[in-house]
Amino acid sequence: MSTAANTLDLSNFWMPFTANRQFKSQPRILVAAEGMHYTKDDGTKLLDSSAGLWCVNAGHSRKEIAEAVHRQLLTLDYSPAFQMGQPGAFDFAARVARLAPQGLDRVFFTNSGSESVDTALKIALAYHKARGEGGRFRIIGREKGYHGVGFGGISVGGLVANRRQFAGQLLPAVDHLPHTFDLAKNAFSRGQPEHGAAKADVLEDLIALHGADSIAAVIVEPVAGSAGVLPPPRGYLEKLREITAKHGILLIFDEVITGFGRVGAPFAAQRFGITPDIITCAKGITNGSLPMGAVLVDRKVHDALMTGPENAIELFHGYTYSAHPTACAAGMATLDIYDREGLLTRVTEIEKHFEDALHSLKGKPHVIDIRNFGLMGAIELKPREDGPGKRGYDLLLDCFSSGLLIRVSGDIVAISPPLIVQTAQIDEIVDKLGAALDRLK
Ligand code: PXG
Repeated sequence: MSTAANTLDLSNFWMPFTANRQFKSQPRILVAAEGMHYTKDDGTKLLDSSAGLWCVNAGHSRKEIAEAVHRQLLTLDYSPAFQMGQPGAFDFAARVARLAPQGLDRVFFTNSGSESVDTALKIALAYHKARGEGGRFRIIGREKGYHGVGFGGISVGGLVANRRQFAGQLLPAVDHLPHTFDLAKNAFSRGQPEHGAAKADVLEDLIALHGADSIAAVIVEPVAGSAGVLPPPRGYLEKLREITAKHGILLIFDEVITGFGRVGAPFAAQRFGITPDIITCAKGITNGSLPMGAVLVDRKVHDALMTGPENAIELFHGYTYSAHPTACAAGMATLDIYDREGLLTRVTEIEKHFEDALHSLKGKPHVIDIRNFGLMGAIELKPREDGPGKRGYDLLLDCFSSGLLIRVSGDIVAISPPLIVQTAQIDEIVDKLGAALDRLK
């Protein structure tokens, strides 16, 4: 069969976060998807172990979402988001607010996780300014954090490769907590690792260094995703909450990955029983079908900005496509599916199976760590002598040709299947991975 890769002109599309020349010399083209599977251009199927990029929580090509978007496009394709409203925006905000932790019921819509992060950071600054504490401008992120690719997000983020090329123009008033990754103490932990809560105490040191009155917010992923699934050590998030509250600093949970059921509750905040002041989300909000993100804001933060003359814009921020009618329609249909199929809590039923299956790969060649929380898992490989990332890439290629889509970042494999995954499919993912690891050089 002639494949799309043989007929496509690959030259114009500059691919994101991709080694373009390497890819274009050996392209991997996906042409269709349904449920738990992608179809490649040669007609063969791939089991999706990464929910696309952690976003297709209800599985692929869900008819109800497509139909809702189709209907919306024929009814109201676009309407201005500034100074005008459309019913879907208000309905969807109310629906998302109902899922949010108590109090976080004011919803600002964006089009991506990166935009959600930049929006949250701006809201934090504007909040303090509105309360007469404009001197609180500093933002604390964390090493190994990923908060998207806006200048705000890479500044508070802590993945060096994402910062290096732009290092001359990162936001100036930012500091970072240490990451919590500790292979020596925590390797092969199941769920939250035992060691590392004390890393949160460094926040007190940063407060002593900079002064609480200069710090606006702390932003962390409750479970770090892109860095290779780093669940928070036991007691760590509790400490962050306690310290931020004590010093009047806002706590932002970046739930772009963990939101919408990935860790067994609508949001990780609920799973951990810790309520931040702001939550950023995206991805699962539309099941990955259309770009959308949201920022869930505590009412007290929102209300602090609802002062001043009534004809004044309270927040000078927004996007042409904020609350886009099609995205709201897709989101509404997505949440209907999540509700009907119990997907926002289903992970609690399958996470033990997932954990046992992943950890059965302990002892396979090159595996130096396995980590998991909810339906997020990572298998870390020892980098090969000829360079970091090469072993991970070879594994990706082997899995791709043997029917499994995996997400690899360097030498870390992240596993985060759609939340509809059957236990037999979890076993299939692990079997295929195990066989590929056995073949790996
Ligand atoms: N915050 C977090 C916590 C994320 O994981 C973003 C913000 C940015 O979202 P957008 O929609 O702007 O990409 C993300 C995105 C991976 C991977 O495999 C992770 C993300 C995106 C693509 C790949 O690690 N996370």
